[in-house]
Amino acid sequence: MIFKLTEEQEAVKRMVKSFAEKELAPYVDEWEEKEIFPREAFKKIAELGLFGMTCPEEYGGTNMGFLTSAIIYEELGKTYRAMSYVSINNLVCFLIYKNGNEEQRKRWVMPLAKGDLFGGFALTEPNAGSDAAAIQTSAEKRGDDYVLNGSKIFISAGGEADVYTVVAKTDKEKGASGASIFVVEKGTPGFSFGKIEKKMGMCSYPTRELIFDDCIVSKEHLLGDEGKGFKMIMEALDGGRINIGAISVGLAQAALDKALSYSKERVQFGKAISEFQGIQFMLADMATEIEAARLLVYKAAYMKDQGLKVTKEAAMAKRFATDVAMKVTTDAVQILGGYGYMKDYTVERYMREAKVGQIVEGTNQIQRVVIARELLK
Ligand code: COS
Repeated sequence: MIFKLTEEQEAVKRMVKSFAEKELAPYVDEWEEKEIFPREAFKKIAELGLFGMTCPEEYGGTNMGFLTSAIIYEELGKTYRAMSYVSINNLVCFLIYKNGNEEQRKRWVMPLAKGDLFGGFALTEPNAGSDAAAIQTSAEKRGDDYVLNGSKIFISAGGEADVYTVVAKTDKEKGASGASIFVVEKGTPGFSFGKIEKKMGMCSYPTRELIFDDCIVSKEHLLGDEGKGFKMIMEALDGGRINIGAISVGLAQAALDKALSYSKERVQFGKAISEFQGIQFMLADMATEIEAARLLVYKAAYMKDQGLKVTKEAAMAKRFATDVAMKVTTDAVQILGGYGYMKDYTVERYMREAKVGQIVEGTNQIQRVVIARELLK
């Protein structure tokens, strides 16, 4: 067991760090405040090869695998949690690559991996969040076409993304085994966008409703076989959950770094507050928990790269890393005290951004369900 990144991974990490410092960090506050979707920044990220990290080169990807991706997400997460859109695009790419036929791969994976198209992932509905199999959006077969009806909510980059993997029921009588996945392009008649949500953080990308009203797509838009969509989604989410864990590790690390430097500068009662044991113990716990989260994330990513089933490990990594990010960012605000609560010091943004990690890609309660089910098998 070697706890050391390869030279290649170290080089990629340095490259992403430098990119994030130059191309992202100076603009984050403006993107957040003005709710600007940083399409150009994402395009540059795609040019660096980070939009199709788990797809082969022949389909425009860079095939770096999940461990190197995790290292990259960690660096992006240190700068701006909303860079998690990169993970969504990767998830869509992976989903289509893994389950699509040759024509579908060429048509969608290639441009998605290159950043010529942006992807969106549409599963959640008003009455189907944690209970994903309860989706009601329907896809009725008519000749060689499918007619989609229903709506999806909370879709990241809704309206900005060009193609969406949409989960719909081809058999409404069935639960999970009635779900199928369709690739639906923006501009398809009957497909429109609804309300843009006002969020607690990550305001630079829209979280939006998708509406399907007799939206007709040909059978060439169905991924794999009818009724197999749920398993495809769950498998893709195993990877997505590792990415969310990695982003959360980066976010927590950024908060710890801020708390560390502030504690050395802030003088109270005649000495730096870092000299007080109360602060030292907080810093020590923050660092220890981040390290534990990082190891869980790296282990799950490593296993996924070996082709092993990681349902339990990905759920553990996501659950633990996002809870750690919530705790660490909250503690960072506490260490900065009154300043921590002010917008100028960034840690309040980290705290708001951490919260979403405990909710998305399966709430942390659902991760515990997944872990327990795997344990009890
Ligand atoms: N990989 C491959 N297959 C999987 C899988 C995985 N990780 N998880 C489940 N499956 C399969 C099961 O094996 C089962 O197949 P069979 O019917 O052949 O046995 C099928 O999928 C249905 O699984 P299950 O019976 O466990 O489904 P449930 O309805 O009980 O739901 C949970 C399972 C709760 C885990 C699922 O609904 C879930 O993950 N919910 C959260 C949704 C989510 O993450 N939403 C976020 C959207 S993106 S922000």
